Amino acid sequence: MEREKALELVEPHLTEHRYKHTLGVMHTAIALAKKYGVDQKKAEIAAIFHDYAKFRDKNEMRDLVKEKLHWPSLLHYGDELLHAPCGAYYVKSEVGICDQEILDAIAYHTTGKPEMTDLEKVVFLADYIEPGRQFKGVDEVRKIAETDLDEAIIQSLENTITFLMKRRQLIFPDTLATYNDFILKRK
Ligand code: DGI
Ligand code: FE
Ligand code: FE
Ligand code: FE
Repeated sequence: MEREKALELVEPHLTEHRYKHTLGVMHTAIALAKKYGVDQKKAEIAAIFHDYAKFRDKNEMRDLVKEKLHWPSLLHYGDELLHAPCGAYYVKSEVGICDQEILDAIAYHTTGKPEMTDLEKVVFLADYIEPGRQFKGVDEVRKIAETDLDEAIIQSLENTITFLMKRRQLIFPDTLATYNDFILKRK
């Protein structure tokens, strides 16, 4: 799918702010893909659609996770997690994208997962460091991302897990499993 067509399809689902974020993720994902030898076209499409379900009805997404995605544990760690796997489902059923690598990059962009592919890593990291992001620690991750994809993701996971802990929020076990997997494989 051409970039213009993809952007046209995603824009009505997003706010202006979220659309700008999406453009930032798209440009960052393409740059990271180029640097780390990942398919740039897949990175572009996954990035454009990564937040497709960000503003979907939460009850609709909870039902989808229970009944179609068969992933009930996901329901107990906060509504923010729903839009990633549900987004992958809607992008397939509504937009007609069937490339499983792209769908997985969308599905795991919030939590990551053990054994991430390079495409999944690129979308995950681009979401964290795109130029519109301003939170504490993001510049350090941007710097690491210039030379070490895995180390940048470890740092972003540390930041996110620490952020959640400071707010006494639940941590999704798969987010921790992602962190553990990267630490185990660290060179
Ligand atoms: O959709 P975006 O805002 O662009 O970014 P995202 O998809 O990475 O979502 C970030 C949100 O997800 C942020 O509010 C923190 C939350 N989050 C990430 N990992 C976990 C988590 N929330 C819980 N409860 N547990 C996690 O492990
Ligand atoms: Fe997201
Ligand atoms: Fe993220
Ligand atoms: Fe995002």
